[in-house]
Amino acid sequence: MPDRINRLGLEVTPYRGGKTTLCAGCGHNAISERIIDAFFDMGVDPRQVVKLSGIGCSSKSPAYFLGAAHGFNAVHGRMPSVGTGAMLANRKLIAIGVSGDGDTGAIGIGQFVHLMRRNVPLIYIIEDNGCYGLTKGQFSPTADVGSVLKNGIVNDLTPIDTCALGIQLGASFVARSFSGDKKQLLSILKASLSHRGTALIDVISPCVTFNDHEGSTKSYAYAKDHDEPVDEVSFVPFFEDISIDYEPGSTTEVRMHDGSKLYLKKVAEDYDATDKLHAISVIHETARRGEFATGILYIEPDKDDFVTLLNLVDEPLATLPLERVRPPREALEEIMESLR
Ligand SMILES: Cc1ncc(C[n+]2csc(CCOP(=O)(O)OP(=O)(O)O)c2C)c(N)n1
Ligand code: SF4
Ligand SMILES: [Mg+2]
Repeated sequence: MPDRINRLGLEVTPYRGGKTTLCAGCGHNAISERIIDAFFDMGVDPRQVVKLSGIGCSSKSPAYFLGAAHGFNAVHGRMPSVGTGAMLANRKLIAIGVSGDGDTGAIGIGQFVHLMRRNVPLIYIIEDNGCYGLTKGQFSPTADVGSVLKNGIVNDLTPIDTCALGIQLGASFVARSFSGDKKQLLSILKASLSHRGTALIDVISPCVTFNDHEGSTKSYAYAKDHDEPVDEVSFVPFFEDISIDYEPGSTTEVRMHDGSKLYLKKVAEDYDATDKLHAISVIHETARRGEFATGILYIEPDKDDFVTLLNLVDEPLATLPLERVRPPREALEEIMESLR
C-alpha cells in the first residue's frame, strides 16, 4: 500500500529520524512520535525547520524525528541562546527545541528565563521525568516533595513549576501534557506550530529505568491517575475547512496569528486560557492536591515576538549581502564626527 502523503506531497519518511537509542518504553520516544505526526499533518516542510537541544536523554531525541531538518545539539542548558541566534539569523525558520527538566530547570534556568521573557519564536518542549535520566536518575528541580528514588532517598526540596514560571516570565503559549496522552499532545503540538512566539510545552515523560516506581510522582501510574485536564484541545489549521460542532457556551475559540483556530472546550469550571492570574492559580491549586493540570494553560496569541520587537528586515539576516549588513565607511566617519 502506498504511504500517506500530506499537503506538500511529502511522505512521512522525511519527518522520521534515526532509530531511537533510548530505553524501550521511555516517555521521550512517544513524544518524538507525536512531533513526527504533528509536523507531517500540518504539512510543515522539514527543510525549513531547525531542531535544537541541550544535553540529556531528552536532548538526544531530535535525532529521532525530522531527519531532513537542520539540527544543533548544544551544550547542557544552552539551547535557548543557540535557538535565539538561529531565529535572529533566519526568521523564516521554524524552531523546535527539546530540553529536559534538568537541562531547563538546573544548569539552563538562566537561559530559560530570558528565552521566556523575550518571547522568541520557538517551540520549547520540556520532556519532564523529574530526574537526570542520562546520568542515572538523580533528582532534578522538578521532582516533587516526597518523591522517592529507587534507592530510597526522598526529595525534600520544593519543585520548580516550569509552566507557572514560564507564564510569569512572559511566555505567550504555555501547555502541559503527558507523553501517554496521544490525542491531547498532538493537538497541543499542532496549535503550537501556528503560534508566533515562544510555545512552552512541559510534557510529563516517565523515565522507565530510574523513575517509574511507586513513590515517584512522574511515573506512568501516577501521571495517569492524577492528570486533570483543564480544557479539551481541538485545533483546526487555517488550510482546513471543517465545520465545528460544539455545544454553545462550552467552548472558547482562540484565533491564531495565521488564521488557524484553537478550540478549548472547558472541562474544568470556567477555565479561561487567556487569564494569566487564573492560569497560575489553577496550576498551584492542582499541584497542592498532588495533581497536575494539563491542556493549554495560558495563551496570548497577539503578543509581539522577539523578531518583531527587534524590527528586523523581512529577509533572513543570514542571506543579506555584506553591503547591507555592514555600514559604509562614510557612516562611521559621520558618527565619529558627531562625537568630536
Ligand atoms: C556542563 C555539564 N554539566 C553536567 C553534565 C552532566 N549531565 C548530562 S545530562 C545531565 C542531566 C540531564 O537531565 P535532564 O535534562 O532532565 O534529561 P533526561 O536525561 O532526564 O532526559 C547532566 C547533569 C554535562 N553533560 N555537562
Ligand atoms: S534512562 Fe530514563 S530518560 Fe533515559 S532513555 Fe532510559 S528511560 Fe528514558
Ligand atoms: Mg529529566
